[in-house]
Amino acid sequence: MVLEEPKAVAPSPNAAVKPADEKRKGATSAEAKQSTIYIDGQFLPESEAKVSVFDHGLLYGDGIFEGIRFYNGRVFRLEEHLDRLWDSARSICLEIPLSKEEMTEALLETIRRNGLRDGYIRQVVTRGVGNLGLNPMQCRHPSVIIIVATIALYSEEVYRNGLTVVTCATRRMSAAALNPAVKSLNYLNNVMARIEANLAGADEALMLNDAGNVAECTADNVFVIKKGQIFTPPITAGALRGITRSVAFEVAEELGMQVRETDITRHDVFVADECFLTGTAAEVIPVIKADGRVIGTGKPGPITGRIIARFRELTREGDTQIYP
Ligand code: PXG
Repeated sequence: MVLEEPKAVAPSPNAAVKPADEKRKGATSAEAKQSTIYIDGQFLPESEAKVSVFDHGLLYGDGIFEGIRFYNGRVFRLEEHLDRLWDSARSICLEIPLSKEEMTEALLETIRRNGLRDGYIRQVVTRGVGNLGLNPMQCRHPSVIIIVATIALYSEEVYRNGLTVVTCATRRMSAAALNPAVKSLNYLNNVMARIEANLAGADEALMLNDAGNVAECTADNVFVIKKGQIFTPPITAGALRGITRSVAFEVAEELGMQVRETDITRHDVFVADECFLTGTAAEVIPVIKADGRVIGTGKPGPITGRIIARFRELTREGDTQIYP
């Protein structure tokens, strides 16, 4: 994702989100600044939505999250996001104190209370309050937080002109350390990579795994296209099983192409005809330069364009209706 200053047209998920406020018609000016946040069964104004300093999510990054989008009054791929959240929880022995049905209702109600039809949902489940030891046995009650915000889209210009990436020195975490399949609150690995991209003046960081193959970017999966064939690193290379990634697979198939999951090197990126990234926040976005090498013609390619167009159509048809 592109982290930029206020003039930015292409913010990161973090930079991009802002409280869901202006759209709430009839709110007083004081209220207008506040979005409504769900914490553990309560809907609170932003200023009152707080967690304890003893929450292990804060003290140790002990917890998990999901970033979901809704478009046109419908949540996009909700079931997949919930499945991944539950998988993350199982992997770190965290019991989510809600059923998937209850989580869905909490999430939809949070959106409704913010009165938005298009936006971003951040779901967080922390280990909960414990003592200053890292042992999670002390944490009896995991906390569930749902934040709803508007999200600034990349401008059309970025989709037309593409992004630049640099390879960063920070390697993607190995599955033998902390499996990157877990969307944990410990995102320092990605944050470090993001800082490298910022320092290099690039839009995104290309992260390699311990073997030196391409894993993914800091919050996006990577695809390359060569001679009409589409390739992306396998999950075993350290790529998150991205939900937008799987939508790109579906779209490619619809267009009569198959995505091949195979190890990709920096060389493969340099000599690709086209390259694009996928992620909930970035959606599908072209890459036109990697480590100073121009990719293909230096302009977003035709296959990427077709995938973006079809992806956009699909986002209008999200699965879960928010408002009756
Ligand atoms: N790789 C990583 C490491 C990610 O964190 C993706 C790929 C793309 O996956 P999806 O399922 O979104 O297609 C992600 C997604 C945020 C934020 O607020 C992060 C993500 C998504 C949305 C928001 O930092 N990560």
